[in-house]
Amino acid sequence: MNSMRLSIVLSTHAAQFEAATFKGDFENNVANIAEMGYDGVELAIRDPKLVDVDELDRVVSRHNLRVPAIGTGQAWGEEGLSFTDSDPAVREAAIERVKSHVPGAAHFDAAIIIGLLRGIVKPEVDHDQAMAWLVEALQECGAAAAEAGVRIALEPLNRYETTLINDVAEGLDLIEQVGADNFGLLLDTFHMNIEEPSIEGSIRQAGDRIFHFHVADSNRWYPGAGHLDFSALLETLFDTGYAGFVSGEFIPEPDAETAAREAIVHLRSL
Ligand code: LER
Ligand code: MN
Repeated sequence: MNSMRLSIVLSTHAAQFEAATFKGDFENNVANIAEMGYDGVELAIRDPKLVDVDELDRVVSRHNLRVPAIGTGQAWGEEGLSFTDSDPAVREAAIERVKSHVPGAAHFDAAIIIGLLRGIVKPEVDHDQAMAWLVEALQECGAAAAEAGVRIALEPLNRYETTLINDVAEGLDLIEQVGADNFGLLLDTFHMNIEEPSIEGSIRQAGDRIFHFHVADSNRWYPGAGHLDFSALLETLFDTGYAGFVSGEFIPEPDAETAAREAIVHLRSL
């Protein structure tokens, strides 16, 4: 597993999400991440309008890093955009926002991540209605992404974050409903540890629909700081034929730098 490619989440702008390990000065962070031995940066971008893709590319390329995936959750966290809001204008804005990520994702050959942008179902919205909106939104975004050869990865999130798609079984069911080859899952070990009956069993079930992979330990600290067995679960992941990045998304404790270094030491030792 020592040849596995590792990336880490880096927000292009200041963000509230606590497990975006790095935020702030972009170029300094990229240089630092590359120097630690990472192979890529997963970019968290609230709005593609705020970034210049060519400039981002110049910075990451200068440090020989790849961009395996682009996170979109800040559009929910900071602007309240959601595929399942009761207001049709908000749903439409969420769809347009995801479509606006397609050129950048195509440029980097990155997957577009759908995390909290799917929304949490508000009390006035019926769950089945929310699921119908979610499927429609994913079909529309998926079609726009497919034209550019881009894949979309929805991340099952634990029950304390959303009521929509908490585990792999629900994710696979959603994949059936969406019915698009470029739509798959992002699995995150922190969420899996809370929701999956068996982490390894669920990784096997998701199989070739795993488009991206997040690692954090059971306490959402860096791998090695909790009680997850990364040796077993990453072996299972690569047994499925997964050839993508293993991306660190953990709380910057005791600080971002130490967490990122400890993660790489632990993961490279497996
Ligand atoms: C994002 O990748 C994630 O894992 C979520 O916990 C965001 O809220
Ligand atoms: Mn995640």
